[in-house]
Formats: sequence, structure tokens, C-alpha cells
Amino acid sequence: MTSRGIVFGLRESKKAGTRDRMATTKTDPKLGLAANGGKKGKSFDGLTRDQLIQAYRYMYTSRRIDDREILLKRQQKIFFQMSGAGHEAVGVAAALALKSGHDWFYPYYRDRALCLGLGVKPYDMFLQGVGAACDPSSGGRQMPSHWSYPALHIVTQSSPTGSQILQAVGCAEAGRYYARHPKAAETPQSSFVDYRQFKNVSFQGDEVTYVSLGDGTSSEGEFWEAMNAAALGKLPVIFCVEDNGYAISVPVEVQTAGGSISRLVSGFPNFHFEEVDGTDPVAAYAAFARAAKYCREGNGPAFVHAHVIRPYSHSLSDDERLYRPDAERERDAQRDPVTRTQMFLLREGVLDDKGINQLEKEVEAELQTAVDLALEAMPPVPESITDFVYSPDLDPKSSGFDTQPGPEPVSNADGKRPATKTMADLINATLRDEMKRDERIVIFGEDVADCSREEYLKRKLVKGKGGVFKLTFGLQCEFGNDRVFNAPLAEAAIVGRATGMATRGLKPVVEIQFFDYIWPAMMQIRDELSVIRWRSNNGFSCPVVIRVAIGGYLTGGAIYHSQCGESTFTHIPGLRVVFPSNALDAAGLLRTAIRCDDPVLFLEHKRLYREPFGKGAYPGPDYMIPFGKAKVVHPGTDLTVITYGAVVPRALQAAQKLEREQGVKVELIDLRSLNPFDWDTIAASVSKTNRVLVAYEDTLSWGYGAEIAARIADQLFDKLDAPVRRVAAKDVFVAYQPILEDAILPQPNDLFLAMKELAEY
Ligand SMILES: Cc1ncc(C[n+]2csc(CCOP(=O)(O)OP(=O)(O)O)c2C)c(N)n1
Ligand SMILES: [Mg+2]
Repeated sequence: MTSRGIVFGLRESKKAGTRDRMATTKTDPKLGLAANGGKKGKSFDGLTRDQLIQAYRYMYTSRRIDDREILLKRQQKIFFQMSGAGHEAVGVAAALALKSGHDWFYPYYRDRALCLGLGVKPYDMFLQGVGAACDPSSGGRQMPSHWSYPALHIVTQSSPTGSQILQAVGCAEAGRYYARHPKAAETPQSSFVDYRQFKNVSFQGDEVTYVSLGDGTSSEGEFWEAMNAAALGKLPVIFCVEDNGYAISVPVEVQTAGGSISRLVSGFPNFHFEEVDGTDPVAAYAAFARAAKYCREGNGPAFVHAHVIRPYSHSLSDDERLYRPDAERERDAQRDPVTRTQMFLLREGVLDDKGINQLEKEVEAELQTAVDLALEAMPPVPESITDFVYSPDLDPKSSGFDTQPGPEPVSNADGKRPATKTMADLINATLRDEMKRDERIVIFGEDVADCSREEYLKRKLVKGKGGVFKLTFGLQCEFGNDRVFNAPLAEAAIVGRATGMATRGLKPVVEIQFFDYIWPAMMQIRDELSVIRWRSNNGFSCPVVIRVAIGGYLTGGAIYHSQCGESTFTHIPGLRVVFPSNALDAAGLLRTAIRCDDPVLFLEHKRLYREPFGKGAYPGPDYMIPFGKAKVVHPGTDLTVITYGAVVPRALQAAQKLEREQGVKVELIDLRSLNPFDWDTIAASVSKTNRVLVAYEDTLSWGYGAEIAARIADQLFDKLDAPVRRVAAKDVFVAYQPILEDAILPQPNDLFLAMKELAEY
């Protein structure tokens, strides 16, 4: 650890930067542009005269695009406007210090000037505004200023403030992973087509990931999770806080304890810190150049705190005069980066009046052409709305995923077959075989490693843990720390980092320890993971697998270790949800989940992990079950029972009893995959039996079975001889005391009675 000091002025800060690994440099905002003066032909903190002119061109273009958009909005030719006004200097500075198409960018909505500097054309920006089919960011699906340009490495961004930050960390991790495992980046010549065929993976040994956010957004928990992860991993990420002093109407001193985010983050180890006047392109460029150098050299992440202004209110829907007096707004106006940079160019003799006029005229002409063209662009056709919800290239429902189990294990010398394996065993074996086959698979989560302190394993002092349910046991020992590792206890970070990695072509198979603790990751799952492909119009994708231990019947699991809740996730377009009930299905579905090109929520019932009911032989390294294919567990003619997960063995018990006692033949269907689900098998069975019970472990109301029941009522009404019935948990949480748990969750007898009643109807 080295000492840190706050150093004012660029000359001194440079020296400090080379001396201190964890240097903090601060440019006094009051010094402004004049402090960086230089004569014609000289460089300005590393920027040439031409670069300065180019910087001004981008800044001016950015401001004028905002002005044109505001006009277009007032004319109702576009539908929303978000300005980058006041943030232009910091944006062009970052673009000049970093490399488009080489480094990676997770900008936020104020980064118009950054995007222009990286190569986005004004025409592309106007296409966003009109929502054109050919808008390269989203094809009319997202608001303007939600940037997405794959060729420039500008990764699709969303509206939740802060959800990009963890993904940027994952992106940086992916770059480093490929640098250490370059073979993983190659597309394999495989007989089986998997997700790798549809990703163009590229990486650079010295790449940096840039991520920006506003001052208000630094209050989000995900920001702190990302800072922690980046510091832990010494990752090459530049965090840029563009501090305009407000989050809509909330001023920074109400948002950030003590009013300075720089002060709050100063304790993070391994970081290089910069605090700079972000309305000064020269000072900001110097700050980014130092930050980038620090990151490229592998020292760790950097934090750039840029003080900027926000002259155009928060958005067109906001009027800042309601909460900011004129005097305060005028003070800001004195620091307007566009005006100041223009004055600077004149003062330094970089451009004269004529030159400025000429440049501005050229920009105006370019924007006029761009607007005219954009207004003529075709809107998307309504039929396109479902394009790219899922991968257009690889359908996990397709027959390619329908393979047969390998040959049965050979008998021992004494003629006995080897013991069958539990669901836990087969998930572990499947993960192991897939990791052997595909070097892009990385596994992380809470406690999933055998032992983070690797030397204990090497010295054989410990055996290793491999997950609280031991599903990942032995994988770290076999595949190493790079591929199987423990994550900090932060679920949003687990999913957010995985999303960033998968965007770069890795296949993270992450674990959420208990379903009950998936909620911190909900923003990442619902607003990011599942919608990245759709919102970027297939520009980006992130086929992550999230394994989650779910469910009750644990006698003692209580409220926070027993819940289901799968319908919350089947309700999310873009997310595949599977829920196996036995070992063989778990192996086949997990392999499909890993090889497919969509994000998958893989729900593993804790009660079934080691249950004798679900045991099976390992089906070999190529066994797959397509999604959306149910299994008829027990054929019958009198009544259909549709279920999945831990209700399958309970329903089977009830069905067998009903057949024994009353001769009623129940057809029991295990859905296995919940989104997509197998409507054909349901429809065929109900058409045959004319009676149907939908059973599930989750709470009854608005549960998964409600949708199945509604569809049956809607589409099979004329086949029914009895009402569609449901058996599910009571509408309460799962209690600790087993007597209460039994009363809450659906039991074999509840299922038996409902089946009997339906059969007699
Ligand atoms: C998670 C989330 N909460 C609330 C909002 C609504 N919202 C949009 S921008 C914003 C303020 C952001 O302020 P800041 O981070 O300082 O960025 P600035 O707009 O000032 O550049 C809010 C509250 C949102 N988009 N996302
Ligand atoms: Mg702000």
C-alpha cells in the first residue's frame, strides 16, 4: 500500500501519478482552461491542436443535436428527449483517451458527446428519436440516448440508473479471462451447434472498460457492489461519475453523505482516483489518460469524478426553475463547457472567429441533412415485436437438443449394476462434463468454490466445500480458480457480472444459493439479462445460466429457505425457466441450458437433490432434453394432472392410490420446463381425459398454474367435462414448524382428494 495525497494542478499530479500506484489527483475547477494554456502548435496536456478542434466539433455537435431534438419533440416528430448538455467535455475527453472498438463502453444517457467521439453518427442519434426500424441501437424499441453500437463496443444500456455498472465489471472480467485462456475465445468446430457459433469474440490484452453514471446513481447499491468487485479483482474498469450536482431535483448533499462521492470511495484499495473539472476537456482528458494508463498496466480500476453542469433541466419533462433559483443556474452557466471551450480555442489561437464559424456551419449543415434523412426513415412494422425475444439462431425447443441417454453403466464383476445417482450427483457430473467440453464456462456464486484459500487444497489440509448443497464440489480442484470461484455475498453482483461476461461470449453458470435470496438480483434479471437481446434488436445477447436452489418440504426451512415463486420469472419475456423433478431430467435440461443461446433460470428443488424418487444413471456427456417438452410420468385415461418439481412424486403417490382404491386412471404430466411449456402434450391429454387438475407448490393465487388453467379454460373449453381445478400452497409464506409447513404446502392427500373429487364430478 502506498500513501495517497490530494494534489492540485496537472503538472504535479502527473508526477504523483507515476510515483503512487493509488494516486489521487485533483484539478481545481477554478483553475479552468486558462491554466492549461499553450501556444499554437504546442500540445495541451497531450492533446494536439487538431484533436482540440475535433473535441470542440463533437461538443458543439452534441449540444446542437440536443437543441434539434428539443425542437423535434415540440413539433411532435420525436417522442422523448434526454440531453447531454453540460456533460460534453467529459465525454469527448473519455473518447479521446480511450479506443473505440478496442476498449468497452457502458455509458449512460448523458454520454452523447462520448458516443459521437467514439464514432456514432448524428444521423444514428436522430434515428433513435424517431424510433426508426433502422435505428442501430434498438430499432425503435428504446428511448433516444440509450446507446448500443456493437462495432464500437458500446454495450446496450437501459433506463434503470446504475444497472450498467456491474455488467461493466463482468465485461472487464471477460476480457481478462480471454487473455488468460485465449483458446476459449475460438469458435469450436463442433459436431453439435451451441451458443458459441453465434458470438464473435474479441479481446485485447490491454483493454479497458469504461462505465459512467450520475452523482445520484452513486447511491444505488449496485454501484458499491461493482466498486467492491472491481477492487477485489483489480479489474481494468474506469468508473466515471459525472457529477452535475443534482439527481432530477435532489441536490448532491442530500444524496451523498458529506456531498462528495470522491471522499466516500477513497478507501477502496487498488484504485487510481481522479477528481476533475469535467467542463474542461483538457483537464478531463489528462485525468482519463492517467486513469487509462493505470488500468492498461494492470494495476487495477480507476475512478474519475468529473464535476459538470446540467443546463437543460433533467429532461424535457422537468423544469429546474421549480427547485433551482436563477442565481444558482447562472453560476452554472458560467462554466458551460461548450462556450468555455470555444473561448479557449480563440484565446489559445487554435481557431479564430472565422474558423469557429466555419466549423459550426459545417455542423449545422450535417445535422440538417441528418434530420431530414431520419424523418424519412421507415418505422418498424408491428409484426416485428416478437423478433429477438429469444435467439433467432438456436432454438432450445428444436430436435437437435433431443438426444438419447448414453449406454447404461456396465455391471460390476458380481453382476450388480452401479448404484444410481441422485439429482445432486448428476448436476455435478453434468457441470463437470460441460466444463471439460467448453472452456468458456465459468462458475461463481456464494460458497460454490471448494476453498478460496487454494493453498489449503494444495497442501491437502482440507477437502473443499463446493456449495452449501455441494453441487459444485470438486470443480474448482479440477478446473482451477479462474473458472470456479466464490463471489462476494451480493446477488445483484452475481447476475450483473455474469451478464457482462456473457455479453462478451463467456458462459457463466452462476448459483443463487436460495431462491429466497434472488430478489437483490431481480433488477438485473428482469430489466437486463432477459431483455438485452430484444432491446438491442439482436445487437447483444447474454445467455447466462442461473442455477437456483428452490422449494420447501424441508421440515424446518421456514420462510426464508423454502419459498417457490417461479411464476414471477415465467412472466418475464426472454427468460427460459426450467424446473426438473428427477436426476435424469436435471442432467438433460442443464446441458440444454448451458449449450443454448438464451438466458436460463434453472430451478433445482432442494428436497429433490438427494431423494431416492428421482435417482438415475448418468446419461453421458451428450444427453440433452429440449425445452418445452413435458414428460408423461404415468399414462392414464380418466383425469389429467399437470405438475412439476417436488409435486411430481407427491402427485404420483396420490394417483397410484386413486387407481388402487377407485380404479381411476390418472395421466400425470411433468412439465419439466415452465417457459416454454408443452401445450401440445397438455392439450392432447385433456382432450382425451376431459378432466384436469393443475398442481404446484407455489402459493395458489396468481401462481404458475393459474396461466395453465386459464389457457385450458380458453382453448379446451369444449373438451372439458368438469371445471379446471388447482391444488397449490395456501396464500401464506412457508412456516418453520413442520405441522404448519404441512398445512401450508400441498400434500399427497390434498392431491388425492382433489383428484377423487374431479374424477367423480
Ligand atoms: C433505478 C432507477 N430509479 C429511478 C429512476 C428515475 N430517474 C431517472 S434519472 C434519475 C436521476 C439520476 O440522477 P443522476 O444519477 O445524478 O444523473 P443525472 O441525470 O443527473 O445525470 C432518476 C431518479 C431510474 N431511471 N432508475
Ligand atoms: Mg446528477
